[in-house]
Amino acid sequence: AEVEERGVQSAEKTVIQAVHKELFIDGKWRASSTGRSLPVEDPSTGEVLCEVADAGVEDGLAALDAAVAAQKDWAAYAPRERGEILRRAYQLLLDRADDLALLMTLEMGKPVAEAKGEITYAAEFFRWFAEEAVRIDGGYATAPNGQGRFLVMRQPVGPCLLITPWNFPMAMGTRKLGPAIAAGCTVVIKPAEQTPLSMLALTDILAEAGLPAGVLNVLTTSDPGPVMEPLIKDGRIRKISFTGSTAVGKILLAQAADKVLRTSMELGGNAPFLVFDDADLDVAVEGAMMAKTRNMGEACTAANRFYVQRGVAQEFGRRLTSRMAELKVGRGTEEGVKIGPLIDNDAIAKVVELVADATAAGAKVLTGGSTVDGPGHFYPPTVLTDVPRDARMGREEIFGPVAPISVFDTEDEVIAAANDTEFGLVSYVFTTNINRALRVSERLEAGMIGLNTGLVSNPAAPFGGVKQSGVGREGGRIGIEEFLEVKYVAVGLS
Ligand code: TXE
Repeated sequence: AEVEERGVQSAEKTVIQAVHKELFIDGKWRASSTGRSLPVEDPSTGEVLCEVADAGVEDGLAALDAAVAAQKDWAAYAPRERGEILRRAYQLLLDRADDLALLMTLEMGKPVAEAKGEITYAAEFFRWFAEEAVRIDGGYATAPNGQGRFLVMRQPVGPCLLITPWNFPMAMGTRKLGPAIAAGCTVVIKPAEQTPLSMLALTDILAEAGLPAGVLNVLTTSDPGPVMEPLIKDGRIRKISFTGSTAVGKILLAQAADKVLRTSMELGGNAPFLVFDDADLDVAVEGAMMAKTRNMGEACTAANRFYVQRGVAQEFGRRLTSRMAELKVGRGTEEGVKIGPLIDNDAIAKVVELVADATAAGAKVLTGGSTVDGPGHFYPPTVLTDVPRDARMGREEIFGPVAPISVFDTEDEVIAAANDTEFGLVSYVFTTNINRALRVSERLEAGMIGLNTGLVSNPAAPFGGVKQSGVGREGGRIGIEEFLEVKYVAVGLS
């Protein structure tokens, strides 16, 4: 057993050692101008895994210079060749999925099996956009009076700034890089400070796949605000694509306004999960497990509020509780673990506060509900019932494995409750009545509806939200449009 344990630890050391820990600018790995480094922690132990370069303002501007310098040549690359680079990167991701999954688990915490699922999902964005790279086209129109012609073309928007969160360290990167690269944009990308390693590993893969110098520039920094702002205000960036909190999204939108930049914002959610009494309860419980426990509930698509119709409320609560209670909590590298640690102490503190607020207002705990001892940031799977509609967890993103249930009677009542939020990313609906399914789907204010499914994300689908959940769509046919500018030539005919 001791030998085996040493083997496991050395596998962990090996994947961490293999990562370049510097900044990637103009096709070269470089030290940070600040001389500082950024520690990366294992959220299951709180221990420092390694340190990476901590970029300052000067590095940010060097990355921008490189992206700007590479833009013209990159836009002129044959679309097929851009696609082939993505296709090679897709294959490399799959070939190295085991090591990349372990690396992701170490920095982010999710169970290795889920991390591996994320690598496959992340790779699919490259495959999808490799195919889209050769389908960029335009149009030809005749003026209504018959006298002019219009040639419509699509061109890359130009150098882009991409900022990604820690919850899906690989997929949030490929979901932005895939379409940007396919469209012919150069990029500066900044991963979250908690999880830089996955992005650094992805950088190596893209370089190996043949991405030319300057197309991809990667900054890791502990100081995102001060390093990003000069880059945005410089004026040579043409677009910002951001995934993260609504609060930071608003800051970036304000900064983007200064130079009238194009933006895509994938922000927070507050997903309602509706179970009608005609639902197939097996399907509903399975969907709830997916939408609530995937990624420890640290997903913008996580079910945040469960509304269950009175006739099935008790049965649904009972079944969900028994499934949640049996999930193994622990380090993501351990066999059978389904719930890893949350990302950090702030995340735990927020969940604790929201649960305390709900129980003080009368919610009952069916399972879980108190923190787990130990050095890591663990919170157990929790089900609450009788949660008052005005509890804080009904308004704010929980971002943890906590399922609050409340009961409803009528369709109108539940739609009003579901829509009573500033957010509008995804809503889940469980019913076997097709008329109700369509009626409710049309009335819910959300960019995505999970109808009898707890998983909406797919590279082929246009992911995104309405209201304060964001602007723009990622994936699907629309995904590449976000990185293309439309131009037309008005042709005078004589
Ligand atoms: O997000 P931040 P945090 C939600 C979720 C979570 C909460 C806080 O509710 O509990 O946000 O998470 C970069 N200029 N989501 O604090 O701060 C930062 O470095 C430029 C939902 O992690 O928004 C990181 O790369 N960039 C979400 C990225 O923004 C800045 C996923 C996200 O961090 C910046 C994550 C600044 N001033 C959190 N400040 C989702 N939509 O899935 C920070 N950043």
